This record gives sequence, structure tokens and C-alpha cells, in this order.
Amino acid sequence: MPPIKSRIEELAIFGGKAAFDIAVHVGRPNIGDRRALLKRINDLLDRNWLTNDGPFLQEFEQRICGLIGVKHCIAVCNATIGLEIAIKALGLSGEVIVPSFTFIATAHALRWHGVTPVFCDLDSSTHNIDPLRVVELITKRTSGIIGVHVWGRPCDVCTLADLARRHNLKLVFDAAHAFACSYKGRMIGGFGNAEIFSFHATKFLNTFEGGAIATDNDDLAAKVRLMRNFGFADLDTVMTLGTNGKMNEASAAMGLTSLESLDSFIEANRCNYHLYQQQLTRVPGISLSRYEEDEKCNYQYVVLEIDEAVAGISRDILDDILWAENVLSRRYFYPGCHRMEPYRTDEPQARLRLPQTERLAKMVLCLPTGSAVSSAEITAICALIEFIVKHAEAVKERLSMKPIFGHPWRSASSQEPHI
Ligand code: T4K
Repeated sequence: MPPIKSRIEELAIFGGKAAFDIAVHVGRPNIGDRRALLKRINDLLDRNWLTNDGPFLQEFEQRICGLIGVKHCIAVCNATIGLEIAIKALGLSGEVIVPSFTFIATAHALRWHGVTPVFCDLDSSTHNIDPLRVVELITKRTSGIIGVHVWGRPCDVCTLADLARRHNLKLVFDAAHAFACSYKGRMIGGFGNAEIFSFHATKFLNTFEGGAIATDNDDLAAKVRLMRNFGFADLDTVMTLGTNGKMNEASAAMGLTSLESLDSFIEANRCNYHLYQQQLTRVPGISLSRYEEDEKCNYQYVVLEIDEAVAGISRDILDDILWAENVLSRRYFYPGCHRMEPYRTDEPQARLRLPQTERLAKMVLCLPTGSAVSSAEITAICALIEFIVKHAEAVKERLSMKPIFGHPWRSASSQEPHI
């Protein structure tokens, strides 16, 4: 376990030795049984079948359908392409209402297809899109709503579904974070017109790169399958506009292997989450976002909210100090999509109508978790945070003598949004 600091001079940001010799990451991949994976890789090489609807892909899709109780699962090469295919297949056009507090992929997938993302504010208790604000944004041009189950915590699915039905809108969920989570006892995957999972390397269940579109709608599933493969219905018949969204066999092999460790990945995350929770409750101004523990959750994100007025230190200073100690915390989803291009040029005043997003984007910090992070490392990270908050005044004073300007790897524009 890294030594606990006793004086602020020992903090790495002031020239002390970093608490961790090797960086501790948010989003370190969970690797399942290597032998099982390598056996599958050998199998696919022996078979000489590397992609295009191979046997591993089919098995992976069936396993997901069984696991989450959804009729159709169409695996894709990443969730961004999954979102794009769903957007095309559902005929979204004009404007679509999305949260700004999400990974940029949610907005880009729309804009890439000429659809305007209309950013909606969030519910600060869940970090998810606020249905009360959604209703205010519906216009004649609105064709749909994309809710994002941020951190794997489900959106207010019932209210959004009701809104979508009443206004004749399509409803899609970006479920990139929410694989193996449930809402009102039912697994995420079957809500709305379609839900899209991410199996990127940084997700708790990964296929290296990958994703999947889940839906109970037969027609939509058939269309999505065509679109994933250039629109091909058979060897030389193209039925529709399409793209190359296929998941390859190596990714599907990784997916099958990861699924075999699903429970242990979740259990590792759950233990990590509770350890953080137990150790951070005593730190004023730092709160851990809660999961509904009577639902299924994957606990894949450990999300702090830093209340500067109480903690005495801002999220950004805490982040800088942690990075110096080799704890690579992340400010997801700062500064919010509306402050990123091309959206900030499109609507420079968007911040005025997104007060909760603005507030939250300055408070949130994600901490390392997953099977690669040990209990000792978590204890050391919590001790560091406690130490920093306890000495907040002295730390700030010392920093004011030698100002830091954020990480060298952060661009000037991301430190200081221009708007
Ligand atoms: N919708 C939502 C709500 C999403 O969060 C995402 C993706 C998407 C849609 C789109 O899904 P995909 O098209 O990607 O399937 C990362 C991921 O790349 C991204 O998938 C994820 N969300 C987002 C929240 O996080 P970055 O830009 O933070 O990645 P990066 O390279 O900085 O890596 C994060 C940390 O993980 C680093 O500390 C390094 C570590 N890492 C990363 C990789 C790739 C590893 O230790 N090993 C690795 O192999 O976006």
C-alpha cells in the first residue's frame, strides 16, 4: 500500500514522490479467462472465419438475448456506429432531444447524419435527462428522444415512454453504460424502440471495441441487420443504404469470454464501490453517486460529486493533485456536449438553459475501479482524498504561490471553456 502523506509538502504536486509508481486508471479493461480467450482465437484462426456473421458473433448475440430477455441483439463494431444505425433505421430527422451530459458520441451520432441534437438539462439527483425539461423542447421538427442511462443508472423510462407516445416520437436509449442493469426489475435492453450498449475496452464488459443494438421489434431488427452489412440481403442484393458496422470474430470471442466472467466483474465493481463508499463517508463535501441496490447494477463507475463550498477544494484542483499522484481520475462529461464543437458554435448561449448540466459538469469526478484495482489501492486513494480535503486551505494557499495550470496534456480550450 502506498505510504500515507503526513505533510502537504509530500504531495507530488509540490514535488513529493507520487503515491503510485504505476498509474491507476479509470477504465482499465477487465480481462476474463485468458486461456478461454486464446482457445477461441485459435478456433477462429483454424476455422478461417474472421468476421461477417461468424459463429462466435451469433453465439454472442444469442447469449445476450438470453441474459437480458430481449428478442433481438445485433452486435456492432462499436456503440457509436450502433447509435448511427439505430438513428438511420428509425428515420430520425430534424431535431432529436438528448442530454448534454453524456459522452460526445451520443450527439455526434445524430449530427453525423444531419440531425440536430437539442440539448436537454438533467435531473441532478440521477444525472439523467430530465423529462420535465424534455417536454419544453418538443417542436414540430422533433422526431425523437435519446435518453442516456448515465453511469448505468436508468433514465426515467416510464415518463419518457409516455412523452414519446403522446407526441408520436421515437425513443432510443444510449445504454452504453448500462449492460446488465435493470429498471423496475426488467433488464435494460428492451425499452424504447431500441437500446444501444457499448462493449468498448473501458466498459466493464468488453469486446476490445464493440457494441450492440437491442430491440424487441422484429421489423426494426431486420432493418438494422441489413444496415450493419451495407444493406446486403444476400450475395448480390442490396436492399437499403447501409454501412459496415459488423463485429469481428475476435471481438465476439472476447465478448463470449467476458460474459463467462460477468458475475465476477460485477462483484469486483460492487466491492470496490462499497469500499469507496465506506471510506469516503467521513470526508466532508465529497459524496458518492448512489445506485439503486434493489435493481441489478454493474457498478462500473465510481462517481464523486465535489461540493467545493463544503470540501474547501474544487473538483479541478482535486483532479490535478490526484493526477500528480498517478491516480488518473476523469472529469466525465466535462464540459458537457453543448460546450464542445460543433455544438458550441451552433448555440453559444446553450449554457443559459442548461443550469444543472453546467453545475454538475464542474463537480463530477470518476475514480478508478474494475478488477485491475486492488482494495489497498482504493484505500490509498481514499486516504489521499481525505488528506487533501483536510488540508484544503493550506493546499490552496501553497498552490496560489505556485499556480498550476492543469495537466500539461489538457488543451487550453478544455481547461477554460471560451463561452
Ligand atoms: N455513449 C456513451 C454514454 C458513452 O460513454 C460512450 C463511450 C459511447 C456512447 C460510445 O461508445 P463506443 O463507440 O466507444 O463503443 C472512453 C471510451 O473510449 C468511450 O468508449 C467511453 N464512452 C468513454 C466514457 O470513455 P476516453 O476518451 O475517456 O478514452 P481514453 O482513451 O482516455 O481511456 C480512458 C482510460 O482508460 C484511460 O485512463 C486509459 C484507460 N484504458 C483505455 C483503453 C482503451 C486502458 O487502460 N486500456 C485501454 O485499452 O473515452
